[in-house]
Amino acid sequence: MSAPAAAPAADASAPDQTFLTDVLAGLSGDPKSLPCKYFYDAAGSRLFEAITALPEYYPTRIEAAIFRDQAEAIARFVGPGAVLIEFGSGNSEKSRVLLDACGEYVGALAAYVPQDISGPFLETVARRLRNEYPGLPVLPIIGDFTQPVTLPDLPPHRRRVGFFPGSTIGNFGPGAAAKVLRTFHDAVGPGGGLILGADLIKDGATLEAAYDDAAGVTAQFNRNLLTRINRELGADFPVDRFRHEARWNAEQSRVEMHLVADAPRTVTVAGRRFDFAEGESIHTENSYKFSRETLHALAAEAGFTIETIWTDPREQFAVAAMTA
Ligand code: AVJ
Repeated sequence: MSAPAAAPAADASAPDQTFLTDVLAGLSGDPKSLPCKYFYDAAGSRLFEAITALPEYYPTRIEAAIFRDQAEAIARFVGPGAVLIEFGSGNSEKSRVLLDACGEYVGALAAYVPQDISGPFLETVARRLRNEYPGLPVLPIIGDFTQPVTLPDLPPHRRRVGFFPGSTIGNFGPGAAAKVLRTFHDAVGPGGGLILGADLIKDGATLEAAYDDAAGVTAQFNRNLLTRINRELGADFPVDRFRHEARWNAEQSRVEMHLVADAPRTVTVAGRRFDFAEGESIHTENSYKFSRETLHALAAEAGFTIETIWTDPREQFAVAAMTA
């Protein structure tokens, strides 16, 4: 499960209630929408893994190449004896390059702090990391990165560096993205750092293909949200009557995913009826794309100053290092 999206700040005793409330609110809107954080049930997380291996979906591969190519520079930015905090850590796979590079070029970290919403999974990952990095304190914290971070007992007087890869930040609109980064800013404190992965603006055809692959995996990922709503909320969406669509919205710098009704339809969710006109869509995701300029502006809004932006030769993806 390397699902990168935020979970709701759910009341643990009533997670279905939050899901239901969010779904009913989204389907009552005009235009209709659903929160993309609900993509990541077990099936959705597996489908997202499959997406990252698709030829059209370049972000994961290019970001990994940047981490490899710039490992030494990134390690020097983190600095010796720092605490590395990964927000929404999943399987912590992307941190390994950083952990290795810090060990090789600048000396061991003081601690690695993976933060994720899934407690049992976090413990499994932490155990594995402790085995593979003997001597590295791994201090997991359960949490949702859209909420203020409660840090564990950390070695005092250490530089803290946040890590937020994968362009997960792109799922948030401009205001919400600044708020998320402000949370990280407060967690790392003055003089702390943040390493942020962000997808860059490029031609619409490349962007739309990345979100509408030939094998139809992204379509399955998108429709799985309706399957999940049917199963968990007792709804009756005719799942394959909703067409997957990816649209590059250049004005707003975002790829939108939609599910479009093939004909007039009425769907019932928990006893409430929702009417769809033919061609009416449910807006299921925004994936914002950035430029150097918008990254600088976003960082500044959250109290950070960007020191370096590393990219690939074709400037498809950016890894920004910033200081609080
Ligand atoms: C995990 C949010 C970075 O927006 O590219 C992939 C999710 N959606 N294909 C992205 C996603 C459709 C992904 N993020």
